[in-house]
Amino acid sequence: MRVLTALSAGCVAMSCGATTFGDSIANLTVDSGSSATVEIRLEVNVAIAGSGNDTATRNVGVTGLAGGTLKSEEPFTVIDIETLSLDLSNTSFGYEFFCVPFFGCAVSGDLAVADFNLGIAETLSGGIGKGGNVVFSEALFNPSFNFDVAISGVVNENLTGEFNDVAAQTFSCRVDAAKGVAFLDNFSIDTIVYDVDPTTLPSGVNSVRIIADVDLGGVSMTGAYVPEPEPCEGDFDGNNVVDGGDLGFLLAAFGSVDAGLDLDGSPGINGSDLGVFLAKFGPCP
Ligand SMILES: [Ca+2]
Ligand SMILES: [Ca+2]
Repeated sequence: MRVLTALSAGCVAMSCGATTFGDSIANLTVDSGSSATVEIRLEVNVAIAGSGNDTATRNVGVTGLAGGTLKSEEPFTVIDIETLSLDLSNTSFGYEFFCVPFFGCAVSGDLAVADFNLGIAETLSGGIGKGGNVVFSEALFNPSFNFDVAISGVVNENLTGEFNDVAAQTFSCRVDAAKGVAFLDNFSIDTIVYDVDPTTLPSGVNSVRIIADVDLGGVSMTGAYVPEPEPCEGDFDGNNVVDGGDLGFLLAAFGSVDAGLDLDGSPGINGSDLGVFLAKFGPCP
């Protein structure tokens, strides 16, 4: 157990994960004052009046976080977005359906949207193109929100529920990373279409469809990025120095095959690995 623990510590020191030396880890937050324009079209079909639809638009504040990796060295050519969470302020929309000239509208609706979150369901990896533009096609997004629909008029019904879906869509943004500061803007996501589960609809309501277009043109994110530390080969126990403790691991594995301890790139731990090890003896660079 002790060896395994020590080796995993060495692995951290040597950056055995997805990132390699030269990659930079970036952590960003949504800039204050960021806002999104949310346009939601509500389509309803009620038993008495038939189908009607209306569209309403609101401007809402946006907060959130993102984390990722810029690859490989400056100027970066690839960005991996590992985490992204955009939270939209709670808001409500008013609708009027089945309007007849001179007689007014037969049915009105109110849609309250809360906890509207735009997140990703997996790491997005994309090449940074001209002007910093990145397009993530087939990005797995996970939008979610709670809704409360009140329909009044010839029918008076209330419906609450939660939308939470993962679907592939095209997501794009612009990346500007220089001098340790990463900046993202020009976000664009696809339309979200949600059909409320018909089995949850109140009597008298045949269907409710919520179609949300979120314009993230007013959203930007800023954060710092730092390069991954240079790997310290031979420092198996991760104490930042290649020393006798590490030699103990190497000698214990001598003659065996241990990819975690190999230093010369050939299978097996032998005198060649020992030679590389001794050349690195001392403090990590
Ligand atoms: Ca060590
Ligand atoms: Ca070897």
